[in-house]
Amino acid sequence: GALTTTFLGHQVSNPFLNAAGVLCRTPEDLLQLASSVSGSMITKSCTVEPREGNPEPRYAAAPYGSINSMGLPNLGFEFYKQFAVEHRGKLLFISVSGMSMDENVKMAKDLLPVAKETGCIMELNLSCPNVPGKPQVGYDFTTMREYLQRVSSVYDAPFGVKLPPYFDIAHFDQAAAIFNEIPQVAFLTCVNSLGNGLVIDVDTETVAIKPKDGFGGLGGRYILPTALANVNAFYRRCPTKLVVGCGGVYSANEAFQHILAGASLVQVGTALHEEGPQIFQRVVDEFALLMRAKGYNTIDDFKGKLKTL
Ligand code: RRO
Repeated sequence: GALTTTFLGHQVSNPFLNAAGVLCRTPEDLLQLASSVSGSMITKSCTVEPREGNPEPRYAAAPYGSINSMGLPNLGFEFYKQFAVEHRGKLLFISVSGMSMDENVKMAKDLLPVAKETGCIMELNLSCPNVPGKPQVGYDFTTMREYLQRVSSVYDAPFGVKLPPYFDIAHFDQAAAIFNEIPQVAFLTCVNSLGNGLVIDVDTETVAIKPKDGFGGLGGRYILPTALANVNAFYRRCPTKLVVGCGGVYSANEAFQHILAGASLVQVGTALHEEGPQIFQRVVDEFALLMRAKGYNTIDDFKGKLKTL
């Protein structure tokens, strides 16, 4: 079909997948994603040891999207690695988010042979905003460079990096320069949630989630323009890398914006959480109609072709 595209040599039936964290923690979640129309899928960010995560409520719908402070609940690296070994069918990404540099290096080392045998692809999450006492590595450029040097020294296959949103042109420049130093960094996923927002309900005069006095990562409509800016900033600065878009996608319209800005794939987070995996069929159908209406035959006809004034 017209939505078929390729990513690092893998053919996918469409550019859509879940955002890491959404519907991808348990075997039941992963079965639902595998059975959906999504072109590929990604697992919940994992740590070496299983984690329960933060106390509930830790996700809330908000007027223009969502807020979460899940705290990295996951079944542990071995579970997701074994899932990759047994998985058949659509392209699979494994999100890795160690609690330290050494944890990331250990998981990368362990995942490498599975990636080489099965074709699964690591997305290294350097942008979790929700673990108390663990600052986002993506906002500390010296530490981020060290993490990427250490991981790439044990991982001689292409991998991606999940980034926090940046808000300053100097930060786009500095971050891109680091990624351009590391050939194994094959793609950048822009963006993780906009960290440490605060959603307040006026009726109850109360925060929306329990952890961290209500502070949590924002997703959904709140972050679409920020996500698009980050996709396009890195698309322009990293011509040898691919960019995966994430942030504020509810329909074909927002997905088309991400691809115009340079995204090769488009992840769906908040809207997938709210609507369930049927969202992929709806967005695929809408996207095919939009491409037809615009006279485009392939994704490459418009990918990265955003016009400026
Ligand atoms: O689990 C989480 O709290 C979480 C993670 Br690891 C992340 O990368 N982004 C997010 O919004 N939540």
